[in-house]
Amino acid sequence: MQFRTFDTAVYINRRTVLKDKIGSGLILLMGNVESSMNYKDNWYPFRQDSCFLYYFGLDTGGLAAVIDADSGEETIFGNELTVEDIVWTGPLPSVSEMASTVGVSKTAPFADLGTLLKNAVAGKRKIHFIPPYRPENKMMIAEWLNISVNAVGEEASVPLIKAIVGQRSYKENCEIAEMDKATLISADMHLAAMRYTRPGMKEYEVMAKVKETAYANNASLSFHPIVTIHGETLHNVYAGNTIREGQMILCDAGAANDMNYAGDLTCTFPAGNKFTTKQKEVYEIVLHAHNTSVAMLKPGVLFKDVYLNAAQKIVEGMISLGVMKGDPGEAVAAGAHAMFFQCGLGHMIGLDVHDMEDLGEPYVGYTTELKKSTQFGMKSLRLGRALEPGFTLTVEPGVYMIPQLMDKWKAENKCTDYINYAALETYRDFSGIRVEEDYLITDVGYRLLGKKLPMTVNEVEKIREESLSS
Ligand SMILES: [Mn+2]
Repeated sequence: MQFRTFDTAVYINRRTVLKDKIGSGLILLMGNVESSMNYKDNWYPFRQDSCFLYYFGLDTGGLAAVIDADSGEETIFGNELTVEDIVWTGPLPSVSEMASTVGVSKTAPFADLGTLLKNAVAGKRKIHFIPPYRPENKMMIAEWLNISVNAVGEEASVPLIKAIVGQRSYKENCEIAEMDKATLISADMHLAAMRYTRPGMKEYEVMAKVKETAYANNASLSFHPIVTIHGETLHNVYAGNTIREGQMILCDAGAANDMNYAGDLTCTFPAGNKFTTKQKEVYEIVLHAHNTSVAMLKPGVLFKDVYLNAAQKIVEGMISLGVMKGDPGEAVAAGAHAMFFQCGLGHMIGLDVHDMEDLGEPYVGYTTELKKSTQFGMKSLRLGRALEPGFTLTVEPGVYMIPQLMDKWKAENKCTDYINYAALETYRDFSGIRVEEDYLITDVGYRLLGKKLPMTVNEVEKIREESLSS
C-alpha cells in the first residue's frame, strides 16, 4: 500500500471499544474525498479525516465506513478502480485488500452506503455520525438522512462524539511513537530556521527552509507555518517582510508525519546574533512562564490552572518591567494579563494539530462541570480540563504587544489599576515572543515529545552566533 498503518489489532481493538460504548444503532464514519483547488481535477494535498484514520487507518480518498453496533458488522464503502482509472493512478490495492489490512472483511461500492442509510432511516434505526466539516460529506449526509444541510451539525451524535473523545484523548504507545517522530521533524524545521535566517532575507525565504525540512523528511505540514517579524499577530500568515538586524523572528510550525500525526512548535530568535536588552527581558519572562507551567504538568492538574500560572508569571514579569502594577493575582482575575497574553496556553495535539477540534471544544477541552471562560484572553483557552496520563498537548505562552489593543484599552480606561499605559508606549513596536513545546502526560508527570530545541537566551544566541559566523 502507498501508506503506512498500525498493526491490524490496533484498529480492531479501537472499533470494539467504540461499538461496546455506543451499544446500539449504526456508526457512520466518513472518509474525505479529494478537494478541488481551482478546477475539479486540480486538488489540494489529500488529507484523510482523522476519525476515519483512527478507526480504519486507510489514508486514501473516497472511502466511508459503517459499524453496526447491534450486529457488530463492519463495512467499508468505496469504489474499485477501473482500467481507465489505472491509466492515471497505476495499479493500487483493491478496497477489500486495504480493508483486510485493518481487520475489516466486508466491503461494498460507495453507492450502497446511501441505500443502506436511507433504509436505516426508514426503519427508524439510530444513525450516529460526527459533525462533518467538509461540504461534500455534509451534503451527502443531509441527503441520505433527509435533513437540511444546515442542520447536519446539530444532528450529530453526542454519544459518538463523547465515545471518540474518550478514546482519542488517550494516546496509545504506537501513537506516541508517531508523535515523537512528527515532533522530531518539527524540531528540525525550527533548527533549520534558526540556522538559515540572515538579516536582509525575506520572511518567505526562511519559511521555505522550514517547509523544505518537513517535505525532505517524508512529512507535510500540520498547519500553515507562521514565520514573521510580527510575532504579535497571532495567526500571521504573511511572509513578505524583509528581516532586519534588531528584529526577532517568530516561527510557529509543525510537521505532519507520514502517519498524519502532528507536531507544533514555536521558537523566537533574533535576526542577528543577539537579542536586544529589551527583547531579552521579555523573552526571559515568557520562558519563565513556560518552564513553570511545564513543571506543573501531571495527572489531576487542571490545564486551566496551568494557564493561570502562565498568566500570573507574565504579569509578575510585566510588573518588574514597570508596564504593569498592583497585585498580580488580582490583575489576572481582572483579565489584565490579556493585554499581553491574548490567547490560550495550549491545546491537545495528535492526528490533528488542534486535536479533535472538529468534535467540539466543550467535549475535548472541557467537561460538564468545567465550562469555558467568556473573558477576553481565557476564552481562547482550548483546553481547561484535568490532565490524564496519555494526553498529548502543547504548552505555548507568549507576550504580544499589539498597538491597536493598547490604544483601545487605554481609550476605554481599561485595567488602569494594573496597566501603566505610559510605560507601555515604549513597547508599541516590540512585536511578540512565544515559545512552544509538545508534551505527553505520564502516570507521574510529563515527558517532552521529540527533542529539546535551543530555548534559553544563551542557547538561542549561541546557535545564531554559530550560524551567522559559518
Ligand atoms: Mn500550538
